[in-house]
Amino acid sequence: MTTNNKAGIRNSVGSERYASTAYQAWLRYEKLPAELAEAYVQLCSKIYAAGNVAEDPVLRSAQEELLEGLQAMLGQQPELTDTAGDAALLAGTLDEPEIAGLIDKDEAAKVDEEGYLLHTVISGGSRKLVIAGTTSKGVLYGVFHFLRILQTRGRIDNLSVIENPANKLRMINHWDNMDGSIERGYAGESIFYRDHAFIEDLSRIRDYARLMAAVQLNAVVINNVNVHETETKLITKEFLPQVARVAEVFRAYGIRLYLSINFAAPIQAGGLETADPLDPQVRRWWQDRAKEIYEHVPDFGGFLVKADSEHRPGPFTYGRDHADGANMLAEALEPYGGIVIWRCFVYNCMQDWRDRSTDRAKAAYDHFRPLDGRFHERVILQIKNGPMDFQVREPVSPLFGGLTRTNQMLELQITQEYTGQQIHLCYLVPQWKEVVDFDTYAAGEGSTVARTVSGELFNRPLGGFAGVANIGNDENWTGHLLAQANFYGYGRLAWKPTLTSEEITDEWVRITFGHDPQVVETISRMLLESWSIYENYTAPLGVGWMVNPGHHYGPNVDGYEYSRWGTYHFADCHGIGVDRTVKTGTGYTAQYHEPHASRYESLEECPDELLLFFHHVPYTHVLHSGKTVIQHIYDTHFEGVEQAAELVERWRSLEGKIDAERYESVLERLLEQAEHAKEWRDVINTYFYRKSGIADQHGRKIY
Ligand code: GCV
Repeated sequence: MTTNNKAGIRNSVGSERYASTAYQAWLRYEKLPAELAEAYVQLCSKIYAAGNVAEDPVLRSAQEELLEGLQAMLGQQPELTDTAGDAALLAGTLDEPEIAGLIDKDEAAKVDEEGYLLHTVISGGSRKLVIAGTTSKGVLYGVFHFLRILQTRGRIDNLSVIENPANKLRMINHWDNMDGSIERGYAGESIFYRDHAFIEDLSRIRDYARLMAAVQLNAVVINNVNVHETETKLITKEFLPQVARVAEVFRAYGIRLYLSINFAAPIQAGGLETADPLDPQVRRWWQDRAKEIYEHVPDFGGFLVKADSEHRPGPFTYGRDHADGANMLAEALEPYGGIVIWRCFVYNCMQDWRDRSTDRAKAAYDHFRPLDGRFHERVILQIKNGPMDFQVREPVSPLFGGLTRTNQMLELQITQEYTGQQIHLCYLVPQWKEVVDFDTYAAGEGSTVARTVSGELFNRPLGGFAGVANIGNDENWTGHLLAQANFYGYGRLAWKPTLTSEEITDEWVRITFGHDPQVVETISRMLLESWSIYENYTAPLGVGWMVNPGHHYGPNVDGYEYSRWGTYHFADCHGIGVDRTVKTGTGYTAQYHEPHASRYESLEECPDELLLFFHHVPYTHVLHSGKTVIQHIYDTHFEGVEQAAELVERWRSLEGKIDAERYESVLERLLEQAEHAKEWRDVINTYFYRKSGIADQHGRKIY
């Protein structure tokens, strides 16, 4: 066993080029008040780092993070000791004798591969604190958890924490292109690429890896699922040395690197005439690629695949199905421990708007349910939270209840494509909570999405969460500073889906803005209410869309009404909504288990917020709320605009309590949101007034 007492401690949190508070995000280790620091110091001033810190990059990160965080918060540099007996804080894996000697065997046995424990114990008459994991990764996560306790000013004198991740895969998907652009990115350019090449200086990627690891994320896909020409070659010799450099940065933080691949790569990068998954030459081509990839990146995670979706190539071209395609890739990666993540975002994007029988919402289930049980053990199907496409309100995808013999993963969109593009405040954790807590009833009551994707419900070996990143090279990572909370919250939920929105929010606000009760209360409420505010002034009652085609920002009620994308609201002078019932509509409701199928089918029982997703109704239809649909549209749109204006005032009440830079940057966005909300209100209200001819009961201004 060797310890490394000379680990370099960086002077500032994050790379030196970026020192701003906004950049530090949730690794802003604010100095603690003296009396608190004193209380902590006793257990934190002398540290023993067990294990081969010098040789193990993850342990090294853990040690560096611990020292750096403590130094910043306590205002003094902790001492590293070589003698375990002298230390008050011991960190290392559970198999190290100095750690094992302090921890009860039964307790240690409860810690899974990536889990950890934080225990305060009495040894030799003195109190000691142990941060231990089964693996180095567990130690790193334990360190970050411990630092979080200090950041949120919790007690450490009697700790008895054991945490294991609910999900094996806690992944971020980047939709970054090698020209430096980000598909649906609202926070600047890519931190990985510029001008069709990797960015040379990896320091920002390292800071990003730290932010990811701090919320216990363990996997990253570094290129867009729409794989263009240059990116197709990421899996070839041309780029693999660069990929390996980036993988090394992530590896030190316990994060495995994955790549999105182009299904037609054998043709486009390999010069073959076909990409048929059953063709022996094609199979060999992928096997050769896998071998080469693992020569460069020994712990390469695997492939993410968008195939036969939105004009991307796939197995359909060759009369093969998704299982044929995915299994071929899985077999190529299997010898090296890699996996294939196959997206279920497959639908007809060339629909005729006149055709009412085709329903995009049904597509994922129709494509993939018949294949249940046919996928290789090392394939995971990645399913978007809703059946359409990350709208402000959708029901949960019925595919989660439709598969029992397939590994599954939940795909959430952290980047705010349809939810205000990081100009509007829209905190998505409450929406995601509804998804993970949704009971599919696939195996009776309690068959939640969370239990499905963790693999627990159907005893599947693989599964987890994937979130589409909302970060870019803006100084504050996310454009809107408060959008950092979405990334943070995503990571926390992926680790522990049972956390409540309130818990996550409170934590993030304290870490980011400090502990002034007014600040905590104001920002927490702003975040927690923001999704509903955004919903109020945008597309009503679950119908979705109503955005400008292409960039998807701003109101355009008929923007997608006569298009090929399968996204219609069917508003006429009588009513609005999509009839997805079995009785008179597309039959989509039948994709759910009971009691949902009947509940959604029934006009009387369907929840208000999803009414127009499931039913076409007259404007005079009365909701459970007692209002007519048309009056609901008017009221929510007027109210939403008032609420958006109130967000500005609520933020202004914090002036002087938040540093000027962060205060101003958020204020600017909130003002823009308040203005833009009016545009939404007036376009939507005017449209429906003109369609229906029904006046607002309160006689407010409609154009
Ligand atoms: C990466 C939506 C987005 C596309 C995205 C696609 C997908 O359609 O608008 O930008 O493509 O989803 O998830 O594949």
